[in-house]
Amino acid sequence: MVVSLPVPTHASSDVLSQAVKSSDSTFKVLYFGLHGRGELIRALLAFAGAKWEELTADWPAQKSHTPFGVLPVVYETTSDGTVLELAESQAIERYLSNKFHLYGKNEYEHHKVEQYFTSIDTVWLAFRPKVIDAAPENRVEEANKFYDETISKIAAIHEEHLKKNGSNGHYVGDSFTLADLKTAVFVDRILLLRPAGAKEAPFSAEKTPNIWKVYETVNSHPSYAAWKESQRYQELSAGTKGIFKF
Ligand SMILES: N[C@@H](CCC(=O)N[C@@H](CS)C(=O)NCC(=O)O)C(=O)O
Repeated sequence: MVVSLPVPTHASSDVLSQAVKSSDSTFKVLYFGLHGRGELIRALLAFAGAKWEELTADWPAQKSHTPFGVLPVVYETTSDGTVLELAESQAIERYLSNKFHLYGKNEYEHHKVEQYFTSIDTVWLAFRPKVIDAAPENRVEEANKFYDETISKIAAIHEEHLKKNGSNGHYVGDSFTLADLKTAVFVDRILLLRPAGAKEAPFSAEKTPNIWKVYETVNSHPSYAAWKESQRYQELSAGTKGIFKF
């Protein structure tokens, strides 16, 4: 028998548009036992101090019960009991950022957040096939190449943008945004998935001081720091290393 999932509320868009204003929602995250595409979603919920929990995936039995047959899926229950089903990782990340005021203060800031977010995402998407999926005997060489040829170039560009923003630990203005969290999560992923024997990680206080400052600023946020120290976070790190055999 399939482990049942929350049932989304079917209502008119007028009704849903009222429900969605809820500032006291609870969230259920359905994903696998690794960081993966759930990492930034969990990070946003933890950072915002939201009330959230994880649902255990019963896969592939639940596949046909999800909007696109893939995870993550998030269920938001608003204060009036309406259940909103959220799918596609980036759509969820943007939705949550907007809800938690982590998406910039105006249209232009919103665009800036998006450009940094997308820039980092492009590098992350390349890391997977080039390094994670490399044959085990080539992984160290591919990681070194990726650090030198891809990360160092994009990191230098981000360093300049961050300098222009005042080297204050934020990408946009002086507030936390999705861009800060995206980079912090990306740095963690690169540090976690560094093959044994590869050269030093391409991010550090010395090599990339402005990116590192963003990383430390996000990491020192109390509710996010508590999440990173949690046992569940450690389990997800172990799950991530395990699944990719690092
Ligand atoms: N575009 C989707 C991709 C989701 C995706 O590929 N999820 C994988 C895990 S990372 C999945 O559900 N795999 C199981 C399956 O395809 O049955 C998103 O960003 O959410």
